[in-house]
Amino acid sequence: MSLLQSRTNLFIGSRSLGGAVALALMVGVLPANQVMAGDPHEGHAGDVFVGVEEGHIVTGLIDEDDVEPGMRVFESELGESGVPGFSDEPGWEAFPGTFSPNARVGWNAPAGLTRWNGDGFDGGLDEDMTINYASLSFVIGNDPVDGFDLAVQPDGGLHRHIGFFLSSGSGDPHVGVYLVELELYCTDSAVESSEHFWIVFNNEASEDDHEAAVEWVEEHLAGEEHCHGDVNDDHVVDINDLLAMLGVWGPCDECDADLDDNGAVDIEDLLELLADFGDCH
Ligand SMILES: [Ca+2]
Ligand SMILES: [Ca+2]
Repeated sequence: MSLLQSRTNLFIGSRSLGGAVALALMVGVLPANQVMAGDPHEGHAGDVFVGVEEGHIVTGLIDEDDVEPGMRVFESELGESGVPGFSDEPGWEAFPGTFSPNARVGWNAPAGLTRWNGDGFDGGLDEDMTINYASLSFVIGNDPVDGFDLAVQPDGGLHRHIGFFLSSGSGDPHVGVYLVELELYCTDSAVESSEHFWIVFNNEASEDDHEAAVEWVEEHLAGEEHCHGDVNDDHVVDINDLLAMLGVWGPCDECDADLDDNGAVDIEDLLELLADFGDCH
C-alpha cells in the first residue's frame, strides 16, 4: 500500500480527535514530539541509546540515567498516547560528540513487517508500518525498504522521536504483536551501520503475548540468552530474585517466579533460579 493510500484510509477513518492528530502527524503538520505531553528533556528512560564504537553504530537502552549497552531488542505500545496504532516510542538519543556535526543519522528496514503467531512471526500481512518525521516517511510492508535520515545536533548528539503508525489496507489492523527490524546508518563514511535490531510493538494484545514475543526475539534473532531466573527483570539473578521467589512460594497463578509455568512456585523453580545465578541479559 502506498503512503497516499495510507493517508486516505486514515482520513476516512479519522472520526476522533486522535485520528485528526494522527493525520496531522502523517502529513507532517505537527512534529511528533510537539504532540506528546511533557518536557522533551525528561523521561528519556526507555529510549534507544545510539553510540559509535570502533567505527560502528551501536545500540543500547537508556535506563534512567544509565545506559545498558549492547541491547538490540526494544518494546513499544501502540495506541498508548490515545491515537490507535500510533507510537513515537522508543525515542533515539546519542550523547554530544557522538557524531561529526555535519553528519546525518537514518533508519533502514532490512526486513518486512511481521506479526507474532504464538510460536514465531508471520510475514505477508495486510498491515503496514509507516515511519515518519515531519514531512519524511517510509512504509514497511512485506519487503525490506530504505528509510530517511535526520541531521544530528550541532554538538554531534541526537534526541528525536520518530512516529510509528500501523495501518491496514483492509480495515483496522489486527490486534497483535508486530515486529519491526531496523538498522541505523550514518552519512559520515567513517561510521558504519549498526547491526540489525528490533522493536516489538504491542497493538492492544495482552502483556503476556507481548512479553513472550520479546523473549522469542531476544533468543532467536538477537542471540541473547534469556534469564528465566531474573524474577524482578533487572538483568541480574541475585538474592533479590530469590527473596521474591520465596515470598510467593506455593500455588501461584501467573507468577513471575513460576519459571516453568506449572501453576506453583516450588523446588523446580528454585533450582532453575540457582542455575541462572549471576549477570544476564
Ligand atoms: Ca533480578
Ligand atoms: Ca513452577
